[in-house]
Amino acid sequence: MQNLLTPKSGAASRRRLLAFALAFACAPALAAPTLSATDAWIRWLPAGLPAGGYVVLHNDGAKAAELVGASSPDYAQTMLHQTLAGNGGEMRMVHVDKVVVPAHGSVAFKPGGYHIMLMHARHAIQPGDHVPMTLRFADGRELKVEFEVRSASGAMPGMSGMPQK
Ligand SMILES: [Cu+2]
Repeated sequence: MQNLLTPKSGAASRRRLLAFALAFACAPALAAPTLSATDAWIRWLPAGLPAGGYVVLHNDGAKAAELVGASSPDYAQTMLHQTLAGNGGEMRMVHVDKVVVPAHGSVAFKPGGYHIMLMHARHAIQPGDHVPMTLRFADGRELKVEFEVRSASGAMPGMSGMPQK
């Protein structure tokens, strides 16, 4: 009887150990979605002009994340852009390969700064529409975000009233 009980309890404690180890092994996977997005909107312009997509990206992870691209079924072409002020104060846009979201930090895409340039809409886009976008990161992660389309003029009061993050 003693001989039977000992291996049995040994097996049970091994099972507990295994469950313990599995819980630890799974923890990083459960903690993985550390990227999130808020305040996603598109500054709509008339006549099919390219529109700017703006969003605040948050990274709760311990490693910096690099946004390397974006795509949307509603636009044939998307690019990561940054608006810069030239020496004469004139504004110009440059293409950027990536936008770094610092560890435990965030980066705001906003008018006059980073934006997602949305070109060649596949169908008529109107203020009030919602445009799905997939944001791609250098490590292969993807973030699906819905952008709210706002008119250029309608965006102004909303912008000044936006909480600063
Ligand atoms: Cu641009």
